[in-house]
Amino acid sequence: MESDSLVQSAASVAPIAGDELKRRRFLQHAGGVLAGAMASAATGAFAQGESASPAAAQAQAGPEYPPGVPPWSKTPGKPISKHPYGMPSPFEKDVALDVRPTDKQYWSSSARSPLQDLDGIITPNGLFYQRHHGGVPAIDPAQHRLMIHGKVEKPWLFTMEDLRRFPSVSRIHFLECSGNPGYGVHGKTAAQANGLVSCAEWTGVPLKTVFEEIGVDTSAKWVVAEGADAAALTRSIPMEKCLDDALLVYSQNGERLRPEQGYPLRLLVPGFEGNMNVKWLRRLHVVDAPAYSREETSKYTDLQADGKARQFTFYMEAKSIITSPSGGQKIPKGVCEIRGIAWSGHGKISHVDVSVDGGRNWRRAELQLPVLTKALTRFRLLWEWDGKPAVIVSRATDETGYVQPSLEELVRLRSLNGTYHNNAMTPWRIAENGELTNAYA
Ligand SMILES: Nc1nc2c(c(=O)[nH]1)N[C@H]1C(S)=C(S)[C@@H](COP(=O)(O)O)O[C@H]1N2
Ligand SMILES: [Mo]
Repeated sequence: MESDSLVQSAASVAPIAGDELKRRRFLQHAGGVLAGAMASAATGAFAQGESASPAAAQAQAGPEYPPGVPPWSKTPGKPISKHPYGMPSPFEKDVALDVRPTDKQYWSSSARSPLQDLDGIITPNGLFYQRHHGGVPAIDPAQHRLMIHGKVEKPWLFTMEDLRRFPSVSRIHFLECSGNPGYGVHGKTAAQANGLVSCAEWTGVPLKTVFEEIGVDTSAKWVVAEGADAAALTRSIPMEKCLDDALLVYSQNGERLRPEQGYPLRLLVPGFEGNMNVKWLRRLHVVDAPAYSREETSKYTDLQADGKARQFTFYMEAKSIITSPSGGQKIPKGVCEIRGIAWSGHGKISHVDVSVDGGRNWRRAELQLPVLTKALTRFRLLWEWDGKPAVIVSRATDETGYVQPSLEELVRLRSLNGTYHNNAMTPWRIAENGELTNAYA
């Protein structure tokens, strides 16, 4: 492939040198904070940093810092709430879904996960991205039924209780909207740039288990899934996928699905585009041909340069994004741990490379273990920012050998006619004052 500034070859990928980063450098910019903590222990090993002199420490010490006794230690805390469902600290109130003004109506709406504020690989349920074609229905699980009909020994109506009696599994998988982020969208923050992706531990019953139990004609080629929302979202799923890793899901991160995620039942087709993961699932029609529904003709096809469209583009290709530091944030000079997430609908992430010079040179990031298939994978790379303008960007490679493209490469390949499956890299520009912005903005 041709190379431009963002897509140079990986020849220069180098591991980070361990002693390149001396221990006490981490503390250079923590001087102000440490000073307080060190008020009466300023001669300890940590106080070797330039700014943590005993005098500076004394000047900045507050009575609430250790070893002083803060006000919140002097009286008992609040009792357990009358509505005992845990909430985050009120100090975290700004960590919230990103909702655009135009996304607040009910018929077609979306909200982005605040990737820049999250750690690890699991998205908390309240911060899981949302995409609804007809609002969020309020479904009483006692009244909800799943119908399985068509090429089956006999048609079935399952209650939620019936489905929970099947042997269950729990698996960690990402979910991503194929419109994440679309084209010509260069979000200011990580959420705005790529926040229609999240990851959870899903619990439910493998579709294969249910199909085997009720006697489905597995030579049938498609299963048409229908949601119980006002949009009656309908997608055709290949039988092969149904017999592979598709799940009928009723729980997410240990608790029942949220209404926004399809309560009480959703289909999960790991690695396939978001819209095929039908929420509020009420019907599975086992058939020989796809339904050619609205969501696989008018929507979710990819118009190419020659006027033809790609259809049934199920797989979410490998992607990654640096979430910290990222757009809207500001960093001090010195040591900086670059953190981000990578994922692939084809399986495991094999490696992530990070460039701090706009794609000319690449270093291999460390992956958080275990690396799971079709799940978010956390990567980290230590770097020392010298205070000069820089462009940082990450590039994921999955176990098939597929390499995440730059936007220029992707557009060269597929044109700008399409809306979906933009898995290009997201470069962040760091200005001299440490502020980060989307390099395309
Ligand atoms: N019934 C139904 N299923 C649906 C949708 C919908 O609007 N109705 N939205 C789809 C789309 S486009 C996506 S990206 C995912 C979003 O899932 P989430 O809201 O749980 O993140 O659900 C899919 N399943
Ligand atoms: Mo979507």
